[in-house]
Formats: sequence, structure tokens, C-alpha cells
Amino acid sequence: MKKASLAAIMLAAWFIVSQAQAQVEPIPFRAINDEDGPPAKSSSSYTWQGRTPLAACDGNPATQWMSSGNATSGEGTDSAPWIAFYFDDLYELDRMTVWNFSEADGGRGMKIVNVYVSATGNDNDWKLVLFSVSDGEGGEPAFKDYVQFGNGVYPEYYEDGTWAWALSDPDTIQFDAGVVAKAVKFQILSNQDNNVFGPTFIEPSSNGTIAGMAEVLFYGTKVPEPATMSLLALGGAALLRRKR
Ligand SMILES: [Ca+2]
Repeated sequence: MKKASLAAIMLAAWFIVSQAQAQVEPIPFRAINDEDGPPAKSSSSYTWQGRTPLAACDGNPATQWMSSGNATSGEGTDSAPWIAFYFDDLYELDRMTVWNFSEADGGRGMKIVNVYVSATGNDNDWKLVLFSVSDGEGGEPAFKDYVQFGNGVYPEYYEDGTWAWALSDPDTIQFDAGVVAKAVKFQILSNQDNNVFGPTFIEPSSNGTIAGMAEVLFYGTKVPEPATMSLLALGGAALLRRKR
């Protein structure tokens, strides 16, 4: 009888956990203009109002975040572009889908990017994410510390002979198991024009020294608060005692 009760509780617990894991939903971003908490999103720089980091998580791939670039004219002074996103809760990340910057020739889109996560949401807790790559021979996976994004933009021609650059095709990047985050940061090392960012990369005009992102969606499962787990355990123990 006791064994049956325990089995029922274990089964119920397994069911709850497996249901939670099965639902991998887009992670909501932290609400903007929350003066009490960390920012919803931030970036090293932005070009002007409307090109802020908010434009990279507004649900619209046609609006874009754009860094200021780095120009001797002082037009922009950002030699190390980055953009960060914050959540209200802790999530185990499953994957992210990213629409690259797609205006002009797309050359300002990100190319080589380091991805950092912070499990506390604090800016001094950034940890580099390693991505596993197959060696193609069935051996142990190797790891690399960067993601390479595609350009994925192409001209779209209209009947009247005019054309425009289409939205970029999104890239989907899978995280390894166990990557938990309350915030994610992209440190952009180079852009689609193969310009490598750094203090020495400066041009008369900021045009080629810009990086950008159109939209990102993170998918993951919420990590239960320790308090919730304790309550579940206490509830299970209480049930067991009552059955005796
Ligand atoms: Ca957008």
C-alpha cells in the first residue's frame, strides 16, 4: 500500500516535470521602463531613436537595432558593439532564432559573435557559452566559443522595376543542455562585410563600422524557483506521513 502511494506521487511528479519540459515557448522579455530592475535590453550604442536595442525584440523583423559605428569624424564612437536582453525569470535555453540586420547590402549584419549568459541577470556575471560541434566521425563533440550568422538578405524586385532589400532569413542556433540564463548578451566580433571590430578599426565615416540585428526570439523552459521545489517536496512528505 505504502509502495503504491509512493509510486503514485513519483508518477505525478514525473508528469508535472515532463509537461513543463515539453512546452518550449518563446521567452518573454523583461517589461520595458522598469525603473526598479535591470533594463529590458541594452546595447553598447545605437544610431538614433528607433534604432535602439528595443527594435531587436519588438516582434517585427522589419525594425532593426543599429550600432553607431566608429568614425574619425566622431559621427560614431563604438568600436566594440554588443547588445543584451533580459528576462524576468531564470530559463534553461533551448534555442534562439535571429533575424540579421538587412538594410543596405546587409553588410552591417553580425557575422562572428560571442554569446554570453548571466544566470542572475547582473552584468558582472556574464559567462561565455560554448557550442558543441560534431567532428563528423561520431567521436566526442568539440566546442567552439562563437556563432557565425549568415547574411540571408537578397534583393526583392517589383513589377514597376523598383527593388528593395528583403528581410533576412533567420538563423536558428541550438543551445547545449544546461545553459541557464536570466540575460543573454551578443558581443559582435565582425560584420558581414568581414570588418573585425576593435579599437584600431576606425574609418572616416561610420558606414562600414556598424553592426546590427533585426530581431531575436529565445526559446526555453522556466527553471522552477527553489521555494517551489521545496514546497513540492514538503507536500510529498506530508502525503506519505498521512498514509501511514
Ligand atoms: Ca525588430
